[in-house]
Amino acid sequence: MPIQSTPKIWMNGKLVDWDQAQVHVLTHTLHYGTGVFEGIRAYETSHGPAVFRLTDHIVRLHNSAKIMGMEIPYSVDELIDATKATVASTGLPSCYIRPIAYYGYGEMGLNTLPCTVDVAIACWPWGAYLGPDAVEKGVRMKISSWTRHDHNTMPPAAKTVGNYVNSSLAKVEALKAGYDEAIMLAPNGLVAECTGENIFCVRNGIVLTPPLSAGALEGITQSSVITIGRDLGFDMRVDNVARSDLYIAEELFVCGTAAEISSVNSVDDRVIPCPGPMTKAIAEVYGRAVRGQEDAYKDWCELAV
Ligand code: PPE
Repeated sequence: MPIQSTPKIWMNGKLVDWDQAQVHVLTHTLHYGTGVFEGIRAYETSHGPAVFRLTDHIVRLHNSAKIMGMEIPYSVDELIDATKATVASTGLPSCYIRPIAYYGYGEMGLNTLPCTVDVAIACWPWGAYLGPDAVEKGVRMKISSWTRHDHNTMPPAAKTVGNYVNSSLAKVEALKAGYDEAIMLAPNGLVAECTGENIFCVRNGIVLTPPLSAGALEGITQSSVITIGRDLGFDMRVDNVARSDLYIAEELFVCGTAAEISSVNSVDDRVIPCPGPMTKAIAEVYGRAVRGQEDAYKDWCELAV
């Protein structure tokens, strides 16, 4: 799906025209994958566009940079204001938002210490990543032949540009084999996450999702789902999940900012009951929460204007 342009992109402190938001071909991160990024959504609410858990996303961007030893030259508060200004400049009621901090033009070679850090924030309209009816219909998943990287090779807890080489290999493999998405196992064989989503698995009525230590990104949607699930009275646990747990799960779903919540209808052609009642209940509340329609979660919606 081609990107739909919007009027402005924030670059290093200024809103510039969409077509002017360009980088040099010798930009460091283009060659070495050394940047960090975020994926955020703004939703239409009765008070105008609200950015869902904006502060948490910007804090994670700073944490990703910290893991990488990168110094972002803008504070969390400055980037929160910049994100709101970018969303407001589009005039869109809802959109996807992509902040990125990257080593810019000026230095080549693997030493990032002398490199300048540039920051950009773009937003554009982006529909549900795994399809609009992903909760009802569910998606077909495949366990990837590609292993999620280990904490001591490429830290999966940091949302680093280069980490997504691994995700893209797995995603394309799954699509070419006729599946919708891939599930990544950690080097120890336990379930980590999907190429761009966290995974939840219901076994014996308990809702499990793999922890950071199993190679999962600490998802902000994952955290929202845990809170919503607990408030609905479900037993939500962050714990290890094995491949066999997936095949015999009572329900399976994946979640992320771009994908929102999507049921899984099969893993490696083993059918999973879909859509499951817990998945549906959580997805329903999540859909209202992001739009500011759930009083208990109003603080998650940070108004852009
Ligand atoms: N794991 C991975 C690997 C991941 O990329 C994401 C988000 C998540 C888990 C869920 O995290 P959160 O969005 O905080 O709930 N993936 C982003 C990028 C997707 C893309 O294709 O690009 C996203 O959903 O915005």
